[in-house]
This record gives sequence, C-alpha cells and structure tokens, in this order.
Amino acid sequence: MQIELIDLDFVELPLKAPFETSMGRESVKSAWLVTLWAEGIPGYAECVADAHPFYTEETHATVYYAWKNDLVPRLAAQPIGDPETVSTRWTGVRGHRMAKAALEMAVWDWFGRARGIPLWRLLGGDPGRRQIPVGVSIGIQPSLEALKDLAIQYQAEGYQRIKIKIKPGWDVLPVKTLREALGASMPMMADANSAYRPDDAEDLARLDDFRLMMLEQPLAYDDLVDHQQLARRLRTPICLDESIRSAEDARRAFQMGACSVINIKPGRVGGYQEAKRIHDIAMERGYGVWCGGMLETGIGRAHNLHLSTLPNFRWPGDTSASDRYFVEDLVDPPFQLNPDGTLSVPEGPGIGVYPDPDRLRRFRRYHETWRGQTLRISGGIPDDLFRGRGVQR
Ligand code: OSB
Ligand code: MG
Repeated sequence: MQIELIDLDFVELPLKAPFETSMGRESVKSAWLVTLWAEGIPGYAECVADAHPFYTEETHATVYYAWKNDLVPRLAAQPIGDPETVSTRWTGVRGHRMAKAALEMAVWDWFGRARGIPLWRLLGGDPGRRQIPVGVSIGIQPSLEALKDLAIQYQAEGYQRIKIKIKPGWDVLPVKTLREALGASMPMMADANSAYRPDDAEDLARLDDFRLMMLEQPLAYDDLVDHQQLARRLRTPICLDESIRSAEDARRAFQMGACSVINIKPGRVGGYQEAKRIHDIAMERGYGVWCGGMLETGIGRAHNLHLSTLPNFRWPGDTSASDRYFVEDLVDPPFQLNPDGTLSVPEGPGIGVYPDPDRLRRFRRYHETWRGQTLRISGGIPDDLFRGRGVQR
C-alpha cells in the first residue's frame, strides 16, 4: 500500500466521572485519531498520548510534531508491503513510541481491511479466543464508601477483576475495605503509577495480607533495580507498566527479577510488532502478560481486544465496556460487557469498527488532512488547541 492521504482528528469525549490516579485527575478523554487512506480503504488508530507528560513524556503536541516532521514523511515515502516492516521505517528515530504506535496500528488495520480479514487473524491470535475476559480500573475515590459502592457495582455487572489506583495515604485501607466488600475469591489488584519510593517497601509489604493478584508499577518508571529489590521483599507479584517500553526492557526486567508480569499497552511500546515481541519473551520465560488500557475510545479499545487474542494474555484486561467511560463512545454500537464478564472481539475486517461519522463530527475539536506522495506538510496546530485540557494537577 502507498499512503495517499492522512486524516488527523483531535477528539474530546467527556468521561462519565473523573478518573484520578497518583498522576492527576482527568475529566475528559482527549486523543488524536489517525486515518490512513490508500486505494480507497481506510486504516484507523488512536494515539494514547495525553495533553500533559505525566504517564510518559509524550503529549498531543509532541505526537503531532513527531508525525509531521519525522514519522509520516518516512512512512509515506514508499509503499508498505507488510505491516511487520513498518518499524524499519523508524530506524534512527528514538522514542516517540506512542506516535509510532498509532501509525503502525493504523497500517495493521488497513491490511486487515484490504485483505477482508479481522485484525486478530493478521496478528496471529488464537481462534479460540473470541471473548476477552475483562476487569475494571477504578480511580482514587473521594471516600472509602464511594470506592466500595463502585467496586460492588462493577462486580455485580460481571467484571472479572477489580484494580484500584493507590498512592501513599490511599493504599492499605482502600485495599482492605475492598477485600472485605468483594469477598475472598474476587480477583483484585492495585496500581500505584510510580507513587512510591524504595523506602516505602515496609508499607507496601502490608498489602501482602490481602492476596492481590499483583501490584502494578509501585516505583519509578525508570527504575528496574529497586523493583527487583521490592519483588524480593513482597509476596505479592510485581507487574510493570510504565517501566516497560520495549522488548529489551521486558527481557532485562524478567532476567533480573524486577517483575513477573507485564501490562502490555501497544501504544506505550511503539505498536503491535513490539507488543508481540514482549508477549513472546514473557511466554518463552514462563511469565504472563495482560492488556492494559488508556481510557481509549472504541477505536483504541478495538485494537486492544484484537491484541488480547494472543495466547499469553493470561489475566483480564483493563479494556472495560464503553459505558464504564462514556455516555457515548465514538463507535456505534458501543462495546458491551457480556454476562460472563468478557468483551467480544469485533469480527469485521481490520479492527471491525469505525468512528461513527455523526459522533466524530460532534467530538472533533480539530481536523487536518495531509496529502501527496511525500506528504509535504506545512502549517501547524493552533497554539491554544491543548491548553487547559486533560489531566489536571
Ligand atoms: O496505569 O494503567 C494505567 C489510565 C490512564 C493512564 C494509565 C493507566 C490507566 C488505567 C485505566 O489504569 C485503564 C483503562 O480503563 O483504560
Ligand atoms: Mg498502570
């Protein structure tokens, strides 16, 4: 395929309730949607960067300029024969993994559509996994009572696992409250988004009493060494999210015992190719992975579900149903939770869903079209496009 045209849509969808983590609080989901066009066929993806560099250093603004100045010119310079070769176009370009991922994932969607097969087949997913077990990630709540009510509600809806966000001062008591409210057998875990320091090991060890499936990213994103020490100290398995940006990171982390589980988000690691490598490295070493989430719209959610069909995704993902996030999703019909606590993988060609035109018009805050063989791109985004958006802190 030769990319002929690229549509960029910056969208904002109100969240039903604010999502608070140790990094800040978000009441609107904002994202770039990218649509690649070739031969009259679209390829869709959603970029998981936020307005501010709190989860990783990428932002909507860095993504836009990485695409414009470096990534799109390389991708559109010559035809693409196979989605597996996309990452070779980035040789020498460091970082910008979320920007790279969105383009690569849109190419994968395009090839699925062009060949008339669902993306999971193209990715090598297990044909027996048509329904993906899912959990829900609950943000920091204003009170223990609010946390308890929400968790009980999600458990009643059928979610297979409850994850809660923790930070110093909101950890042992919320976890204890939840364990008592949900019962001994409910799979539970906690995610700190790097809120703790190595000195906090003693406090974190108190979580061992509550039989969490795992503790996600307790320490700094760039620190495998202290995670290794902590993993030795705790009985609760350590799962890494922010710390794992590549297959090499995964290999090192497993090798040194910094974690025994990885939360894979294709956007964080640069796309499907790298996500599959991480999946495989874990499998070869006898470890498991699961699919995280970034509060994606239905476009990114569909991508995550297709990825989750690979055989070593062993635990429920953070890919919850549309109504856990939005009154209205970008896709119609929205993703719904099956009574058995799964989401169904869309069966159409590619990711099997597309942005509903009317909803896209209503949620779109900005649009740009890039065209031409070399996609010579001029102009720039308005200075105030991202001001005051996204996570507040
Ligand atoms: O750390 O997994 C995380 C959301 C935004 C940024 C980081 C994280 C999360 C979540 C929510 O936990 C997962 C989801 O429901 O999409
Ligand atoms: Mg996380």
